[in-house]
Amino acid sequence: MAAKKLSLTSRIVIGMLAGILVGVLLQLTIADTPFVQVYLTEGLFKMAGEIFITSLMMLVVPLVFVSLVLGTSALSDPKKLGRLGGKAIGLYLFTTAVAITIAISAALLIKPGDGMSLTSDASFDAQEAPSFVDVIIDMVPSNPINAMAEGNMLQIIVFALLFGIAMTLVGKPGERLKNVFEDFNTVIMKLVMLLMHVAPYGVFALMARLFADLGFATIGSLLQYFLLVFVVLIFHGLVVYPLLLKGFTGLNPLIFLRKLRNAQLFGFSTASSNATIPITLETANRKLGVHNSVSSFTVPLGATINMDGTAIMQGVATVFIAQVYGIDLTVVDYLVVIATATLASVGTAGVPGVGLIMLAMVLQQVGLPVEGIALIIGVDRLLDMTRTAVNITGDCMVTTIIGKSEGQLDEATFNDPNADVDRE
Ligand code: DAS
Repeated sequence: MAAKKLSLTSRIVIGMLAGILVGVLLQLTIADTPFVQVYLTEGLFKMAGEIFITSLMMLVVPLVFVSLVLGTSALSDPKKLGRLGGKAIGLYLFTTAVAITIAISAALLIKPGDGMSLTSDASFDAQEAPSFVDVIIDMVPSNPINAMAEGNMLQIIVFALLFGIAMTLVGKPGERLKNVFEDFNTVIMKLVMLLMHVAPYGVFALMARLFADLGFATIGSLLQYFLLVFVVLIFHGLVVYPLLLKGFTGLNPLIFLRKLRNAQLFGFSTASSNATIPITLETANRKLGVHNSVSSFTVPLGATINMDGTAIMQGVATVFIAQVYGIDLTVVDYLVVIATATLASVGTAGVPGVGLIMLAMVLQQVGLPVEGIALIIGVDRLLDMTRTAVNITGDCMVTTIIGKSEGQLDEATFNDPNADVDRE
């Protein structure tokens, strides 16, 4: 009898664990030799890992544009779009504010920065936080092709929405074009499937390179900070989200989390919500049973404006840095942190390391030394991977809540353990 084929999730987990093992073994032995540096970490592993992520990113713009045009054109009345947008933005901002409030409260309780003391003299001119008005104005593309070339997700979303609405208003030409977009979408989704078959190898290379380079000593000195962020991320992903999903929809959170494994593994491996959009979209449609008219909008939007995991890191890091520099923040300061982190996440794409860049804006807003970021950069990559998986979980949770509230969620698919994106 043919051996039962391993599921994609199993193959990805095996690739991940093998990569971690190889990376740690190299780190403990010959990682610093020129041979390993030149031919492995900066050679084979770098090449395979970056080609894997780039291949995912390659699909994002065409997939988001095509699926969102299709999704919008499937909406019976444009008024529904306004309702969808209001629910999505409202829920995304709400969950982010909840996340950072939990993080700040936990950090004030545990005090990870006590026991370390630094003074701040260097001036560090962080990026100026874009005003909320600028973020809104910048959402409208002056040149849609340029927006696609730059991967400006908010501008691509706005153009796709407008294009899809116009398609529904022109009768026959719109119907003909819709058929073309449907065929386009089918081909792109096939590309996503093909890419998922090589995922275990890409994940192996990413993990092997990361752990071959990772200095474990750094984690030791920041263990309290690292563990606190990690624990709050896990709490948010495995307790807060299930409670919100159960509360808003009555759906089984365990089924939800089980179906999200591939998307979470991709998010963890790539540390990029954007690169994972093809998998997240496929998961929302095929595993969770959310109709494309909802998921094609809420998933790309979430990958850009919804970063609960990032907000958690920023909440803990702000308290940690304030404690290390002996600066007391007031309640108003913490409210400013919550508002800034929540709004700062609106305008930034889901790519590796974006959380640290946004943290500089948050620290500057409350007058904390931005050079404090140097304390945590060493352990940020592992935390970035974990918080990206949380970000993606939040995107899917809000997508499911909205799908259910709009009557666009097929509960038979949601509850079907075999509704699986692994299908060839
Ligand atoms: N890597 C980001 C993402 O893709 C998260 C972060 O940088 O905090 O969601």
